[in-house]
Amino acid sequence: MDTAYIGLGSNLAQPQKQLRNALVAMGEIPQSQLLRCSGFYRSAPLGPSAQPDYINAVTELHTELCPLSLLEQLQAIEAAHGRERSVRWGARTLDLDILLFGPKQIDSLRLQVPHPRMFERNFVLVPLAELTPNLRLPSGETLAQLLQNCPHNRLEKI
Ligand code: A4P
Ligand code: MG
Repeated sequence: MDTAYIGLGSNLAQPQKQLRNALVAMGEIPQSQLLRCSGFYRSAPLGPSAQPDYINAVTELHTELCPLSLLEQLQAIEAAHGRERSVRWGARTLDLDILLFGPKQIDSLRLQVPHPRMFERNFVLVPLAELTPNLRLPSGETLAQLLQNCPHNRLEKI
């Protein structure tokens, strides 16, 4: 059993509803147990700025799946929610990123874990810290250290 942390983001088509639906779907991932979800946060868009604010959250999942199988499950949920991948970092109905997968460090074409951009994103680190404030990353860094070095983008708990 591994503990995985998943980042959720949406800024289209009723984002809070997108996240709630995603939570239901994540609860049905086989060989896995959805344990907890952080609060929901409203955040300024990172990337092309002519897009609506995002709603972001982080969940904790226990899973017996391998990382790539979990990624496939998450991508199936994104697809079921009408995700279109036209513009990188552009607006999206639902984005599910594997942030951490136990102590694993993965660097393949399809999957990089820890998620390579989580360190500069307070909309990931703040909800993650809500779930697991004393977390240490595979690199040995603490979440507290990452939070200290993270740019302060506009972020508001709902
Ligand atoms: N992939 C590699 N590693 C991972 C991982 N750890 N978790 C691959 C999930 N997927 C991973 O992702 C492209 C490919 O990344 C996948 O096919 C998978 O094999 P995608 O979700 O299809 O494309 P994307 O989301 O447009 O690109 P990317 O690079 O994942 O974007 P990000 O980094 O997720 O950024 N601003 C705010 N405020 N809040 C947000 O949530 N999100 C983004 C998206 C931009 N700005 C944002 C937010
Ligand atoms: Mg993504």
